[in-house]
Amino acid sequence: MKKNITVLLLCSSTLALSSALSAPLSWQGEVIYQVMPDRFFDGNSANNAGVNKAGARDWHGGDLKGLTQKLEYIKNLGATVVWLTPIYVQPTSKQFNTAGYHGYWPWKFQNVDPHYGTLEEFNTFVDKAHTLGLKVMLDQVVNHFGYGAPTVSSKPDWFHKDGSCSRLGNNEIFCPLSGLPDLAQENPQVKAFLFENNAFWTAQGVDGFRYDAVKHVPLEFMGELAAQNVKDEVFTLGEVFETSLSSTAKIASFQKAGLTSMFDFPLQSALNNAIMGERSFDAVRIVLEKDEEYANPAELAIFLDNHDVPRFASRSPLLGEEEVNARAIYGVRALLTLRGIPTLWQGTEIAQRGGVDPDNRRSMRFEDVWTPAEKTVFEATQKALSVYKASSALKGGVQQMLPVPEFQTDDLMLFTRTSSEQTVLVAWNNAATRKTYSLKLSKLPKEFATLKLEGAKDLFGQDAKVSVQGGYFHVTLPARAATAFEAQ
Ligand SMILES: [Ca+2]
Ligand SMILES: [Ca+2]
Repeated sequence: MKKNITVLLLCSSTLALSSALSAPLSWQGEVIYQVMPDRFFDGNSANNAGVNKAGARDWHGGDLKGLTQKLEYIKNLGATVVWLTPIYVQPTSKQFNTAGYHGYWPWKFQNVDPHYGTLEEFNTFVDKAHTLGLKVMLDQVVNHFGYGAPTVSSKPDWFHKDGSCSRLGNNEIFCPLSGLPDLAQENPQVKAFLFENNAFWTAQGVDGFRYDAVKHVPLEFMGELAAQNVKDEVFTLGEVFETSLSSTAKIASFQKAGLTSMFDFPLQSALNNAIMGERSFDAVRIVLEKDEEYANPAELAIFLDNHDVPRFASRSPLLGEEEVNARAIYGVRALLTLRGIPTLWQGTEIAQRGGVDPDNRRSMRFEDVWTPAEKTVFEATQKALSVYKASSALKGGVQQMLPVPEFQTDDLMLFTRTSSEQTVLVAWNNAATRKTYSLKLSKLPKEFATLKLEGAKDLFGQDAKVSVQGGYFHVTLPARAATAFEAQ
């Protein structure tokens, strides 16, 4: 009897240990920097077959060797994770007048396209990133093969058929996306193939996977794959490219199924409209108020732009150059005050311009060609990131929205971020002028009145102030700015 109890105790402690080991990794406090290797830096002209830098739909020559050379740049900016768009072998000829420079048309899933370099160069890149204290997140395609992939004819059973796919159920999942050969994850061979690919890249030492187009893949399959990644201590981040305010439930379903993080597209869209457009903060507020739909809103990846949307700085083409640069800085600061994991697309730190795909994928511009304005935006971004990294509240604090009188909701956003060590009051002003907002203390939560904010300065160094007087809380903010005040 006694022996049995000992065995039971041993079992339960083993269980406790294994569940502790298999808890998903948290990336709160990390800063992700997204690169498209072909459009980042050319470190080896010997692999530039077919390169045409003047063609927006052609290979530009960037590669893993070049990315490795620029890791210090990424570290110096203040990012902590490098996300690479896919590096798989791509179609050998153009499709729809477009080369596979972007990496999303895989022909072979365990080989590096020669334009990017070699597997050995990928290993060198990962090693150097780790030596510099940077994590690596690799893009994974699990929905499709690239156009014209030889596998489509050699293994026809692996793919959903154009004519009959809608009989399987949800067209979004079972029918080809833009005509791309659509993998049948429900086929055990396909499933094994995708798990093997995943294990292959896990073995190369990557720290995280970014999963492409997951809304086109069965939820159950994504859940199983994510569970394997959790076991392997690899972070998972999924893409459901939907920006409407009503898409949060769908995005949230993948986090519930086991992906640790998802991109917050509705927030991205709302931020673009409010900060670069002339819209109010209403949509931003609505998105944030839906946080309870997510299993873990603090792990969502938040961003201003990426390779699939127009660049943040080109969102409102009628704005003047100076105004765009000022708002680009405002946008970065606003992003860094929000819950979630900030994610910057290459060039966003210099307010790089670019409209819809492929214009949003212009090659990266580095220090040697920067204009004074690009240097200014870079330095402001770098400083904002150092403020972020020094603040436990901004990196991982609980976010609590504060009520704002109805006549001020268009232009004033107010919330707190609270960690075990620090509370920060965040205030954004979307008005075109400097403004003082006064709020009745009696209308704010009781805890707010206990915060010592008198005389606090903006962590980002802007000319802003807060005071408490005669039962009112006053906050004075520069035109179109995001500020953060640390409570004493
Ligand atoms: Ca090259
Ligand atoms: Ca599919």
